[in-house]
Amino acid sequence: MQLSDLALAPLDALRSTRSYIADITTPTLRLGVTGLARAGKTVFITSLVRNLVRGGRLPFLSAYAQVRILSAELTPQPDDGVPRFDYERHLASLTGAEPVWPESTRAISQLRVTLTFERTNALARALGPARLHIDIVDYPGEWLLDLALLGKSYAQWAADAMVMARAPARGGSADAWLAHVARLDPAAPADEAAAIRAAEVFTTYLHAARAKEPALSTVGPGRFLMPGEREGSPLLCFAPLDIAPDARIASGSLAAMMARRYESYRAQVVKPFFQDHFSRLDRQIVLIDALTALNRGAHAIDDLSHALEAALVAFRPGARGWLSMFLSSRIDRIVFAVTKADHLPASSHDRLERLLGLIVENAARRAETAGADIRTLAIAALRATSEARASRNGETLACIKGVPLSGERLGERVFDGRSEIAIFPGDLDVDPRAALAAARILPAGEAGLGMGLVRFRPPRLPPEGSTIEAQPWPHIRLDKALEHLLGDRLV
Ligand SMILES: Nc1nc2c(ncn2[C@@H]2O[C@H](COP(=O)(O)OP(=O)(O)O)[C@@H](O)[C@H]2O)c(=O)[nH]1
Ligand SMILES: [Mg+2]
Repeated sequence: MQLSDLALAPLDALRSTRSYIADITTPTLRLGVTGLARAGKTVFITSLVRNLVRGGRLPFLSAYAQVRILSAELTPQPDDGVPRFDYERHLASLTGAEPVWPESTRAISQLRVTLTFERTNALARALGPARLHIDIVDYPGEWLLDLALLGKSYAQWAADAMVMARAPARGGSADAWLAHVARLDPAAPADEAAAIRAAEVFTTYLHAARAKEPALSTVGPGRFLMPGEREGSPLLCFAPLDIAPDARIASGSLAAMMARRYESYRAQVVKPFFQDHFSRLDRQIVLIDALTALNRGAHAIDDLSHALEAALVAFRPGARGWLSMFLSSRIDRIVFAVTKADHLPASSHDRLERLLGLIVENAARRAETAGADIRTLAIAALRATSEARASRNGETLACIKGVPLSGERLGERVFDGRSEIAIFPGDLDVDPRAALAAARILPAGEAGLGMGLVRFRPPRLPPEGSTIEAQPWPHIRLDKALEHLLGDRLV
């Protein structure tokens, strides 16, 4: 070893200690991003990060508009055990020569963005720029359904699940499951093959119920719908049996086997998720694909509203009793956002927002939520359409135009993925109550509001060369969502 190396060593140590201290003294804000499958989580996070890191059009994010954000960069995440959100891959899909929507992801992931910013207060500013780590946690909304399991014994859960399967709203999707469970004797000796088969038929029913009405979401367990890394695990090999909520379960029976697995699922899957991830969140955004629900009528809207109610119970600040063991109730700000608002012209965005506000308000009242600051927004994290006008019988109609994905249909027409069309998606009623009532009277499955159910191609974005001046990505109200979620921590 040379003398110079020796002399340098303590300096290096000092330097790395300093950056270590800077790192641990930097405050962290943990932002949960959730929503059911295809609600728009991946696109939202990719666009959020791109807008911060490369710059965007964000007039409603005050720190950004006031040019106080000095830098934003991706830094290593603190939790080694959680997969990293694959930002670069999603970015590459969206910015390729033929842009495609990112592949959907099916489990939890995380990404850290570190902001350096100028404070608003002159005294504080004299101390130099401040830093904030934002840990973005992407997790399936389906997993929130499991919160309900924490408070129920196996027998209680099974009885509830049977009631739900028999509800008329299931519209026959549970028939095969009900026929199967009718042949199972809870008191019969425990049988592995029977348990596996029952879990399969039950899972098929859950998926069918959801495919029928995508907003349908109050049926769990969450990992049956979205297994994450648990796919095929014995922890998922149980199902409800037709028993009373206070049934006595004989040891060695099929019911006892199911009950034991249910307990393991709670202990090894549900509790760790709530303890390790959910309870550490500071802020939460819940993404909702409400356009689909509005198009599908009463059942879908009721399901949406139940799902929101369930989510709100999970976010209830200061929850008491057994729940508080898992929830620290730190979440003090929540955004409920209808995604893909670019399917409606600008004139309808406020209306859509008020409509969601009404649905959330009703759900919040029933869930007796108080305390967290809740905001509802209509957003498009990445806008795929632009505004257009058309005239019909001398009347000007607000339309949207975009390129539908190849294979999408509208009436008779099948799209080739190249031609642009303008659509008049219909008007939402100015009065949210009337709009909700109009959506409610639609028979399930009918494309009633006629709002562009076609999916559009992502917009053409410039390639991401580091030398090219970054161009802002088009979005709708993404900055308003960010202001509510982060704004108060950037002052
Ligand atoms: N037009 C439009 N479509 C979107 C937007 N965000 C998501 N989508 C569509 O919704 C699909 C699902 O989004 P994704 O982010 O993968 O949902 P996730 O399953 O919640 O992560 C995408 O493939 C797009 O087709 C948006 O801002 N505008
Ligand atoms: Mg995703």
